[in-house]
Amino acid sequence: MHKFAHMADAHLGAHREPTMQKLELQTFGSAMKKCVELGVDFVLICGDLFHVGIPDLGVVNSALKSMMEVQKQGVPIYAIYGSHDYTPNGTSVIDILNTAGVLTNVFRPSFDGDALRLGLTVDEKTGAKIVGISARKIGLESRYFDALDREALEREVGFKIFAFHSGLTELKPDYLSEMETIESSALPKGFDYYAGGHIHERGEFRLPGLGRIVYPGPLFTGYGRDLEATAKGEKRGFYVVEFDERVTGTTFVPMETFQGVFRGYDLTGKNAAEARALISDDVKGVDVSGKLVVIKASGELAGGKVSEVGLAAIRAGLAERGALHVYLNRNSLKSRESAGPIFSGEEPATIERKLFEGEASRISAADERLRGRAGVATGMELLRLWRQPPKLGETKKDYNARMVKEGTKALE
Ligand SMILES: [Mn+2]
Repeated sequence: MHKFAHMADAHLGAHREPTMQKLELQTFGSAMKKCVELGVDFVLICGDLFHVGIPDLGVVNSALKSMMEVQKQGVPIYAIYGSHDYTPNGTSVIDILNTAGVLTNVFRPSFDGDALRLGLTVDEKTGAKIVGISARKIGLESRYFDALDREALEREVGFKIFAFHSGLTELKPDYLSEMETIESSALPKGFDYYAGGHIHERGEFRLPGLGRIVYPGPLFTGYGRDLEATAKGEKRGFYVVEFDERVTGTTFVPMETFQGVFRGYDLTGKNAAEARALISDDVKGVDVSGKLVVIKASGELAGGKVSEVGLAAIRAGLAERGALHVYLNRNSLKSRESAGPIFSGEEPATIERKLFEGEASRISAADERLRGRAGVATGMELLRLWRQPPKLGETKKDYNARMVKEGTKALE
């Protein structure tokens, strides 16, 4: 009997607030230790290990130490890039860790004409065959899948794992309707285990012709919307998969990091002062000490501006009372008085996409890449590129030049 750990979406470096960042790194360290304690034969990380392709070196150093502990025990770590830790024109931290031998990048593509061939990585100790396909920028990995030579992979015998970082259309939850996904028919058939990443919600699935499809969800807590689910009590962690010739069992290993509190308020019909009083009163009696607190305010205020509700002051009050971290979600709070956001939605990416879609129809550029659907994709990609922070030691001048260069390349 063998076993391996399957994790994804650790998003190391996503949290900038020192307490959360420390916990995020500690959780990764604990997960690595746990893998050793549980005696796994190898660890498979299915993308978004880091939140950005070129993360802060302190974050890398901490993660590296944790991974070295696993490596010292003779337990190999295999990984693919996620949509976050992939760098379009440069070298990603995953490449560096691969070069250093701390992990093995199992995305081994080669092209035979138009066909994409994926190289197998055979785990020495267990004989498991691992094939990985990395994520790219928004939706681009679907081009990989379109070109993928599935038959060659399907012919392989033995215990086979397919690692990927994409949502599957058939399994897409409603709230991710904006997300680009791939059809399950794009996956090669007959693998024993489909190790997923990218979907920030844990799930085990079966689809015709395919073995177990598993998404472990974020290892720590993710960011944005994920914090809400974590505050409501959703467990975060990773999977341990037992196998001999086939999978014999899967166990979810929760990482007990902290407790959460969620408070949601529909403020429709209230004015700003009433809304402030309602929330302030309500949070008074809540034990927030050492907890992640998520406050979600939604609806349409009958009077006053959103800023007059004073959510920032309420957050400061909770922090003073010892809350570990307070996350405010007022994305769907509007006010009748002010014009309010023209585009509202749950997910920042949804709001951004709607904004681009709204503008795309007004663009009359000759180049079709700037109009319609293609224009939206181009806009989203530029936004993603230009959101990158400067690299360590990069001067403002170099940063600006790089942004222009990468932006020009994205525009082809
Ligand atoms: Mn992710």
